[in-house]
Amino acid sequence: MKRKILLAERQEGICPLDRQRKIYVAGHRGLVGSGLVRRLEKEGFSHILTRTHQELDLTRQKEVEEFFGAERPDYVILAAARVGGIGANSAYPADFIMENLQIQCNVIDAAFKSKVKKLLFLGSSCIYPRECPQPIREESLLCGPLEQTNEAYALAKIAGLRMCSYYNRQYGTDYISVMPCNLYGPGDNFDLESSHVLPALLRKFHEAKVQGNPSVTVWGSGKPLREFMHVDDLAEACLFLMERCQKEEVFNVGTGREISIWDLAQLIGKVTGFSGEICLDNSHPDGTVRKVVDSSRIRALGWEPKIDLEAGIRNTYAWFLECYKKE
Ligand code: GFB
Repeated sequence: MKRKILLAERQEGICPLDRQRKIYVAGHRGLVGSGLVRRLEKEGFSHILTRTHQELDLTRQKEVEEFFGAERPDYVILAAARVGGIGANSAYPADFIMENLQIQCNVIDAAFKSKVKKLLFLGSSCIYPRECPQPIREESLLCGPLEQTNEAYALAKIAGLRMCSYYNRQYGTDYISVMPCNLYGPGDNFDLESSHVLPALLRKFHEAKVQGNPSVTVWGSGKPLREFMHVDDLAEACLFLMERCQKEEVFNVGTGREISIWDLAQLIGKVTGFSGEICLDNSHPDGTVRKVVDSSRIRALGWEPKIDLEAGIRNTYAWFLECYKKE
């Protein structure tokens, strides 16, 4: 009976992951990693491997090889990375390139050496050239110069996705890479210096409301367009892709909907209940003007995002308030 179901699924292009096997989520405490663990638990995975940074430093090759040798995971999702918003990316390029290259090289190679069956590598839409045609297709990779504010991070992520492709080519492995648009959700980083715009604004607007401040400052011109997706949609997409038998190795994942930073600020003002003034601070960079990914490759396989931006922001704000209260 079980064999028949598997055969039928294969014919529909579905290659199910065995829920009893070991799946290692690298970076399970981050925004993406924690979303993935929630999704895997919901899907009935009974053997999810995780390690905190204190337990396993992924920048250390020996430690990573020992971990893989001892645990022998069947599947790996590489969501561990040094990440940050435009401020952190501009201020710490050396750390962004070094740590990300180390983590990727160590995890991907250790996975290969311990015969991991399937690996998913997480990148970012900032890997594409700054001036490439929009919506951005996967084919636009490496066809022009990168956005300066996050070049170091983008170079590391490009190396990671190419590394997965090269291992597939040379060794016949099954490694895929996912390039998501700007993400947000529970588990995000709300530190004003290092965070991305959406959590930063949620915090700024909330604090302005409770402290009775008359205005909130938004960095840059407010004009850049961004595509935001809730992390639960991304987690669903990652598992969806790991269970599809297909020949492609790189997939953009986004909602296809764009919003300007100014309109995002208005929306966050509405969600948080802040009614004061919104000021722009042009001393901060805008970064790339527009960055919307073409997700038709994954959509053609039957996946689509479900969480509307306002609903997703409300859900994230509720999570933020819970954590804020505890602190
Ligand atoms: O989210 P964010 O830092 O990342 O900034 P990027 C997006 C836009 O929001 C920029 C503006 O135009 C910022 O100037 N912004 C306005 C703010 N107010 C704020 C604020 O208080 N904090 C922040 N952080 N931004 C990152 C890359 O680019 O996106 C990473 O640096 C990565 O490498 C990530 O790819 C997804 O979209 O500009």
